[in-house]
Amino acid sequence: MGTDLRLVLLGLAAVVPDGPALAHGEAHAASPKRASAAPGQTRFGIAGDPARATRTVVVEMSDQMRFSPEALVVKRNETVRFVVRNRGSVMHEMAIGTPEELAEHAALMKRFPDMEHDAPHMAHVKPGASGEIVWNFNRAGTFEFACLALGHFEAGMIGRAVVR
Ligand SMILES: [Cu+2]
Repeated sequence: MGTDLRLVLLGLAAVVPDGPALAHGEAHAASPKRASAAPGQTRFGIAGDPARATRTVVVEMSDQMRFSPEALVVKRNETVRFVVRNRGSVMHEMAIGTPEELAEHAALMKRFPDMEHDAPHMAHVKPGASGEIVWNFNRAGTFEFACLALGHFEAGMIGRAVVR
């Protein structure tokens, strides 16, 4: 193997962990093969330990395709326990992510409506029920939480979480 090829391979290894394809893997399946620092680390944080949650945020979801609150500010490294209540009469969900990943995920849901998806950064909530997400926002940035039920993202069921 020539030096040039090795450099190319090293370059790929450096680029792939942040690539969009892998980001999607994070959303749909645990990826034990990933070589990042902590297993489960995403660009928008990591699953939190409920015992270390310092803040509880109640998020309500409605058939008006809105979250309440629609925006929140989080301190970096804060672990937030979200209590996610579905006030509507249809299934809703809350999924945290980067704006790019959520948009990509919503597009995929349109193509594959029966796609199974579940992860620690999501809560699927039946009408009248509540779910929970415990999330450690250990990366600074502007993130979103969205409902990925078919058509809801397009209807604007998106909130914003700023971590600083
Ligand atoms: Cu919804």
